[in-house]
Amino acid sequence: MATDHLPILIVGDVPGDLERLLEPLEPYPPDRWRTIFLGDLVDYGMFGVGALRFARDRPNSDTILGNHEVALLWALRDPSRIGWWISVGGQRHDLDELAKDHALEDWLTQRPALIKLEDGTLVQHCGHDGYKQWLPEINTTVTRLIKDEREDDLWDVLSAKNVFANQPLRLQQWLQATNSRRVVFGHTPHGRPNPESYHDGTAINFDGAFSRNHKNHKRSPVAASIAPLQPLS
Ligand SMILES: [Mn+2]
Repeated sequence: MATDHLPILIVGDVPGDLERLLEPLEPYPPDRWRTIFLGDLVDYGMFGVGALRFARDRPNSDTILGNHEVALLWALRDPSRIGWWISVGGQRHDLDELAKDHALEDWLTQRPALIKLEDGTLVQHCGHDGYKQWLPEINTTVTRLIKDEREDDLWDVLSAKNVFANQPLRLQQWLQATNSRRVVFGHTPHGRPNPESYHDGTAINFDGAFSRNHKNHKRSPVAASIAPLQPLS
């Protein structure tokens, strides 16, 4: 794509904390960086839909589908899910806002679950291999599952905890199955001051518990979630 020459900035899970996002992005002007948001821009914080619009409108950026985007879409389609969605951090005003913005809803339903970078890096929401049931056309399958009202299947896969930290063989098999050299993900807070790297850098977790409204936040530094990705040589 046209952004292939730009250095890559990874932005881990934001959940609704758009206010905290603005300042740490200042050193990375969007015309000079390709930004990849790892999903979970919504829920917990007050500005979920605002964070989605921000990510959508930022030049040279990609947004990956997280389990909380799935939950929001699910609540929008099926009002019987609203109570459950609120129990996992859903903010009622975000639902009302999304219901009025069909262009944003359409955009959201077409987000990829995986992005493969030029250097063989795979970028996905959670550190898990449950995506493999949707090979080989994972993104096409995910878009179809949303259309087919299979949000339950999507939620199960996208909300799985990080297994790559403790299961190097499973990680290797996932990299092999996707013909990748390393995987970058978020979703499971790592509790470190910087993105957490496992198994010689073949897996990197960028979920630094960024949102001040999230139960796991505990004064996490922004550098735990937002950092440049060193390219593989
Ligand atoms: Mn998540």
